[in-house]
Amino acid sequence: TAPSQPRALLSAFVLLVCSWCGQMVKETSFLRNTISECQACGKCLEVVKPKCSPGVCFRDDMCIETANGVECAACPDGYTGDGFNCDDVDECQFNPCYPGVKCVNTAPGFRCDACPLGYIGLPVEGVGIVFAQTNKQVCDDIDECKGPSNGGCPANSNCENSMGSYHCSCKTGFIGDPVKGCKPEVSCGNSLTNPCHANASCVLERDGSISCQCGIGWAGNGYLCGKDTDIDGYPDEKLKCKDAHCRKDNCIYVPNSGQEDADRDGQGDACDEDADGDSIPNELDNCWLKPNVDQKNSDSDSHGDACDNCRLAKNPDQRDTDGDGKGDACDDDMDGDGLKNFLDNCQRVQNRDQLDRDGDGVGDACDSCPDIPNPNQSDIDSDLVGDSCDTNQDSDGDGHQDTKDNCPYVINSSQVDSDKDGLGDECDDDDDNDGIPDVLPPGPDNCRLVPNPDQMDDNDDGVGDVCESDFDQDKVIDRIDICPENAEVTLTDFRAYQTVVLDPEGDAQIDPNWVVLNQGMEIVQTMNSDPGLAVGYTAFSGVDFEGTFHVNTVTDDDYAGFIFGYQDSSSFYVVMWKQTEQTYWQATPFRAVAEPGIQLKAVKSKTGPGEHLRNSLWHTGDTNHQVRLLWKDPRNVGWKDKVSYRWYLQHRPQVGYIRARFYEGTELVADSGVTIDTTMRGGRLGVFCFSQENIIWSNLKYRCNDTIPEDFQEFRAQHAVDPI
Ligand SMILES: *[C@@H]1O[C@H](CO)[C@@H](O)[C@H](O)[C@H]1NC(C)=O
Ligand SMILES: *[C@@H]1O[C@H](CO)[C@@H](O)[C@H](O)[C@H]1NC(C)=O
Ligand SMILES: *[C@@H]1O[C@H](CO)[C@@H](O)[C@H](O)[C@H]1NC(C)=O
Ligand SMILES: CC(=O)N[C@H]1CO[C@H](CO)[C@@H](O)[C@@H]1O
Repeated sequence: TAPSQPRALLSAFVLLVCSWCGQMVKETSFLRNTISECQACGKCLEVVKPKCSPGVCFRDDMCIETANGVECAACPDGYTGDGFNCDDVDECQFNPCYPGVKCVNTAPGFRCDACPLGYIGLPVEGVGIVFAQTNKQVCDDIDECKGPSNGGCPANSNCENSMGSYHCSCKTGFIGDPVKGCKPEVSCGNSLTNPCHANASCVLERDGSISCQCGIGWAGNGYLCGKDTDIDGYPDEKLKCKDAHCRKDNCIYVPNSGQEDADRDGQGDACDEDADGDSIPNELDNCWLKPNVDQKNSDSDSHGDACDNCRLAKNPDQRDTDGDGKGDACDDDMDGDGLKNFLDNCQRVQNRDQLDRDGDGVGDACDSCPDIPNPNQSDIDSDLVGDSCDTNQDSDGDGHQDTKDNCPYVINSSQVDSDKDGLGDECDDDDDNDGIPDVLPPGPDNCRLVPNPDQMDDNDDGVGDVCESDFDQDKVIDRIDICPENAEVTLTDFRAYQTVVLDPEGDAQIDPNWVVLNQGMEIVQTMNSDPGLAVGYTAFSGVDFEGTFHVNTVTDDDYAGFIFGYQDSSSFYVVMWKQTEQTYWQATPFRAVAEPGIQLKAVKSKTGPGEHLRNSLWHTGDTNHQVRLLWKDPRNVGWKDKVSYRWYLQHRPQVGYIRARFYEGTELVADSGVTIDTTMRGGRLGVFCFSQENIIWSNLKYRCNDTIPEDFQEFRAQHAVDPI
């Protein structure tokens, strides 16, 4: 280091003194030498004794005059050196500060910055190595979780302290962002996390979320459920929730899932003796849902002018194909396709193109045999295939004859063909035609029904982005889509149905009169009629079908029920229930005896509709070439008047699995158990009646479901049935 200023001055001074003494001293490198040489010259030192003067020592007050001259006291704390010169010590090298805290060296001394966030401690400031070594900065962790505020963590969370910090975490059973708030974890797993009402079931949805459904005989939003005596989906008493199904049922004892109330008097039409409030009781009122005190009825059909969609043409059925308010009987363009009826080759199906391949005068759009001329369109077996082209050759038994089946050798009643290439999904290796095979490499296609050659899947959940929440891209999200893998079917809807009369020749009774309510989710049959069916147009493979059954009269004691697996008027399954035992009044062609009690029958009729099928349906038992009784409720009890029953049917035609359960209120009262039958490999759904009036099928619901229930395997194991 360069000689410090005081030291250089001193040397100069000594030299000066010595040279004054006449003793030249050449050696100047060591001050001590110099001084000792000088000391030899005592005389001269006696003469000029060095005195403390400013600048000799590091600090003037350190200067000590001794007999021998000038000395400097030791350097002050925080410095190192010989007293003449002192250098600042860097105490920071002894790490006096808490780890992570900045140490600031000062001259002299040091200072530590404040303790880090989350710690508390006194400020440290000091001088010197010893101080630095013995007075290390102490920073204590602050326990932020102490105290009533729980560290500021939100409700339902735990505060967890850690060194210098803390964090909030959701309590067990709660999930979410612990900063914004923890919500109860919802999962169907256990009673802690299941948010559903005690009498609701928790359903795991395709997207991993859950939903709650009130149990049978209960209604509400699933989180709250109240008793629902008539099982129509509305509780007897208002519930403290906002959803539509929390509202009080406007007919507690009569199922009316649409809650229709024409006069808005709070009493539903189904249980209001004067539904339109015009003071004329319903049964005398020619417009029971529209006030018309005058009862004027120009065409004297069953509908008064006020509610007649053709005032001057008799049309008791009020049919209105295009729904334009003008009944077909007086509408010159019934289907509203812009072509007048007399020019239209499909009067009830819109077809502006008027294409007619076989030139039979019936347009392709409505031709039951578009390639074979059949001007009369006769379809004796009501399977929507005209007799002229009906082969009834159906190799796979799914209700679609081979020539029309998009998978003739693979069971697929639903006939889903997503890419419309003529090959049903069930036998198409690439359902959406996007070049990625459904299952084989380079598949499986992460959107089987929606073309996505890029297979983009941002969240890596195995479901492609384009079909993330709507697998079949039918614009109805999977959560509420009753058939998430079929773009053609989204809601339960019986508004369009085919009437099938099972005894067309017989004049025993009149044909049934169907009224469809609640957007197609409720059907009412008002007449005491011959056996008949109302069949929806949607065909299903695996399906769950449920509904509420109620006979709203004390008159009569006959058959009502529902059908599934309908393929034609000779081939369907029926679940039928009679109130009392009775022998059919027409003993030809044979004596038929009906027992009370629920029956599950497979209808495969050689003759088709007529007296044979009629009596076979009536009869409780097997009838050769007509009907097989698959199961009968051993309780042998009939339905009760004005009581609601709920049925829940599972049909899995792939394996022939059938199981039907019946509830009276909330009680399971009958259960067919696992029943195996493969006569019909899928088909359409509908309702059935025979000689019984005032039947309500309410709150109808169907859902595609191809999942084989667990009890099927158990059943197979126990019964060792032949492989199907
Ligand atoms: C659930 O149903 C049972 C039996 O029907 C009934 O006793 C119980 O009170 C219901 N629970 C609630 C919370 O309503
Ligand atoms: C319909 O026409 C076919 C011939 O094309 C005939 O065999 C059949 O008997 C007719 N059916 C009716 C019900 O008129
Ligand atoms: C489909 O059927 C299976 C087996 O019967 C059943 O566990 C499941 O809940 C059904 N799915 C729906 C959405 O109803
Ligand atoms: C046997 C059967 O029903 N197969 C299929 C018919 O089509 C639907 C929709 O694509 C499938 O889910 C079924 O498995």
